[in-house]
Amino acid sequence: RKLSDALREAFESHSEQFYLLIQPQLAPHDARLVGGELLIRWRHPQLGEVMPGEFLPIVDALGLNEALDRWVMEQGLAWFEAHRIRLPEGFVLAINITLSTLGRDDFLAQLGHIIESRELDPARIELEITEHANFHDLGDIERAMTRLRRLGVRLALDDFGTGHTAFQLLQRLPLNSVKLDRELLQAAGQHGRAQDAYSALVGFCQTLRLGIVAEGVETEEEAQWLVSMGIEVVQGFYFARPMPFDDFLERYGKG
Ligand code: G
Ligand code: G
Ligand code: MN
Ligand code: NA
Repeated sequence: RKLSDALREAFESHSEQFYLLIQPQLAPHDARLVGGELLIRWRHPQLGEVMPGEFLPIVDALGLNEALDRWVMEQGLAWFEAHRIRLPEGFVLAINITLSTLGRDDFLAQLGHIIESRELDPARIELEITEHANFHDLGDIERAMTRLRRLGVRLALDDFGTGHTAFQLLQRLPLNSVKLDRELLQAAGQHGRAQDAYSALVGFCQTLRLGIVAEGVETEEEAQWLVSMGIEVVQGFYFARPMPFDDFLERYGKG
């Protein structure tokens, strides 16, 4: 109740309570920066720091997903435009988008407008869609994704392995890449069977020529194992935690 009132108020008149962090995505063999994922945070003057796991379900219940997604996209792409010259060639900015936002006309229009007015290269923008229990009507999702791909942006399937994703999704949806969930990697460190499953999944994605991002890399051992399988992009606390934009540019930016 209290949280949901505070959240509504923040959306209506205190958007300064929201801010973005960015977590580096790196090539595991040389730790070269290849991208960054935007991650939203909410700091309320009385309630303090509220984590996304706690407030995103309320955003959803309040029907504010699209507003949040559009805010993140606007802020993130404004930052991208302002600082792209300091970022490496080919840097991809990853933005989490809720499934329900994906097919909205307003969202598509806004994204198209931002890309054009800010003269951004759409191939440097990746939208992450969480593998979701609500992947019922694959036809609708496929059509929404196809419209987005026509803008030239990249699409990634996030948290892969957490839902009951049929392999059908990977074959059918117009995806550029798949983010293998961190729980799968964690499990792979614990049982041989989970390890076999992980490497089979990697092989499957490679055969389909899907890019792979291994999420939740926490140890050197994991990083080396991923390199040995030919994984080209990793994200995880072993390499870097989500951080403010200023720290990110200081650590990875040119000039
Ligand atoms: O940063 P953290 O690991 O606490 O984020 C938890 C989850 O919240 C992420 O896995 C992601 O799915 C979701 N999330 C984080 N930032 C955003 C955002 O900007 N937009 C949306 N829609 N989801 C986000
Ligand atoms: O969108 P997605 O669910 O993938 O969000 C990524 C979340 O995972 C972020 O909230 C980030 O804080 C978290 N995260 C990123 N790297 C690691 C990691 O190495 N270990 C753990 N436990 N969490 C991570
Ligand atoms: Mn994500
Ligand atoms: Na994820």
